Amino acid sequence: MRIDIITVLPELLESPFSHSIMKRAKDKGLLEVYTHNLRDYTPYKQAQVDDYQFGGGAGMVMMPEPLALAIEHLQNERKYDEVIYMTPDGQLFEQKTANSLSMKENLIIICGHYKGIDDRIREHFVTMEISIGDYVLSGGELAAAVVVDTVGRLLPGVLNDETSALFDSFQDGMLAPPVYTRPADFRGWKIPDILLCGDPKKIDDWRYEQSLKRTEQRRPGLLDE
Ligand code: 6GU
Repeated sequence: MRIDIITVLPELLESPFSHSIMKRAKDKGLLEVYTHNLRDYTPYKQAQVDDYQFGGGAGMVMMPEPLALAIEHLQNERKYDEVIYMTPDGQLFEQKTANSLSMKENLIIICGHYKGIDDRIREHFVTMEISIGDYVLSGGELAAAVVVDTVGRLLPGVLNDETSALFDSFQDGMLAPPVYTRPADFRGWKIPDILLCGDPKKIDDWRYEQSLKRTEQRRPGLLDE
């Protein structure tokens, strides 16, 4: 999968994909992430990319021309499955969104800043709008990093048996069960006996029960879906 991110702050997106599982995905050639500085595409003086909003009101808006030129530059090189705009008024990003994005080949992600982007870009270029939750970030970059990380780890070959996504919280509509590691007795706090019983079926059943219990207690809404 190839992901091209258009941003005014490419520096913000350097570290998130350079470690751990994202680094492995890139090293294995399963994920390519490129950032593009929007200022490189503006035809305006002083690398201007934002301006006052028509009709008045506080806050700048990202101008359509630099965005259109950046998107078209990429689209001239290859076909993209989606042009995604990161915005707090987009559709809520969920595991099922990530599952379906992980099946695409090429994605463009646009990070907004200030009051957002000129609406004509949303109308004529953007095919999908994503929010990562009901709160406002100062820009779309951190949200884009969340999407790339969530999608990237789902690509076939990125995770191994050890890190498998199959038993993640949300993957089956339930929260994950509690987990424990050595020592079995830490400061007198013991792990549940059943995990030492050696019977995989019993342990699976226990984990399922625990998942159900956690989900009922913490996120009952998930069970209705
Ligand atoms: Cl995608 N962008 C911004 N700026 N804030 C957000 C968001 C995105 N998702 C939640 N809050």
